[in-house]
Amino acid sequence: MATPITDPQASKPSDLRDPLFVARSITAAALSRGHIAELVSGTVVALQIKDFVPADLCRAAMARIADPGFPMDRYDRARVDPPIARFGPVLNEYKEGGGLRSDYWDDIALARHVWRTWMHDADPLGFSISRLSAAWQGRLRPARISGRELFAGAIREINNGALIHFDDVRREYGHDLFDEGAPVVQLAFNVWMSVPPEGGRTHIYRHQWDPADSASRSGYGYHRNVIDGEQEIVLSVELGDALLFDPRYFHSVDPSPQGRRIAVTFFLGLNSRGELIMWS
Ligand SMILES: O=C(O)CCC(=O)C(=O)O
Repeated sequence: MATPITDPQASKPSDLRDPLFVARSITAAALSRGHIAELVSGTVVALQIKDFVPADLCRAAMARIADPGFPMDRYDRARVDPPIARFGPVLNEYKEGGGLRSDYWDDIALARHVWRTWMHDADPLGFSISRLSAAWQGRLRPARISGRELFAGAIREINNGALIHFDDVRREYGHDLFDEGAPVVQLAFNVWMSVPPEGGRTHIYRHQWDPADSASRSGYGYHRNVIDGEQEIVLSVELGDALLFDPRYFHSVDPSPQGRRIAVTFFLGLNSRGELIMWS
């Protein structure tokens, strides 16, 4: 079995390393509110949860996703290259000015219908939300815009790697997109329905966006010079594993030479009322 978490700079003297920039690997049964609290407070940057969704549920969901009739789409090729396939509307594909294009709402109604039709008896999204809610000891609910609930639970297929990038809804949309204001903390949740035999490692770098980084931007990604010399976490995931991490840190995914790397994914935010909200 591949080592799940590695630190390429483990040999660096400890006084040159940030002790809060760490990842943990736990079993699904061990997941508690305390683990989520550590992520939210930033004393842990990434949490790998082994066997979060049972393998038989992943395989059942994957059989549906692999069906030629399942409506996988892809991210806008002009923005996302190498290409990444996806199912379900994601906010950064619908940006118009400071808000969302109006077709977002029709598209999420369709995506919800498709999800119910295909996944009603093999639903890794519902399973994941229940498991996270149980650990958090509170409901997770969709983020809202003018009282309307956003879509949460995209499927993403990253086979050719993902460029070094970050995700931060505050920087993309400012304070006022969500009814309850910009989240205090943003976490990315991914759970894998299919993993490639090799490659596809996730890298998280100890660097958050700085205005000077703009000069190194290309498409949605950034040149490696933005993370040169930074502390780094490298993770390998297996079928059914989940990863929760702070995506405001730059991160990237290695290409995989063969096989499909497919995750159910959404963002979680802690809002100013202390609620965990979700969106994709
Ligand atoms: O697939 C991964 O490992 C990370 C995907 C990603 O870029 C994200 O969740 O923001």
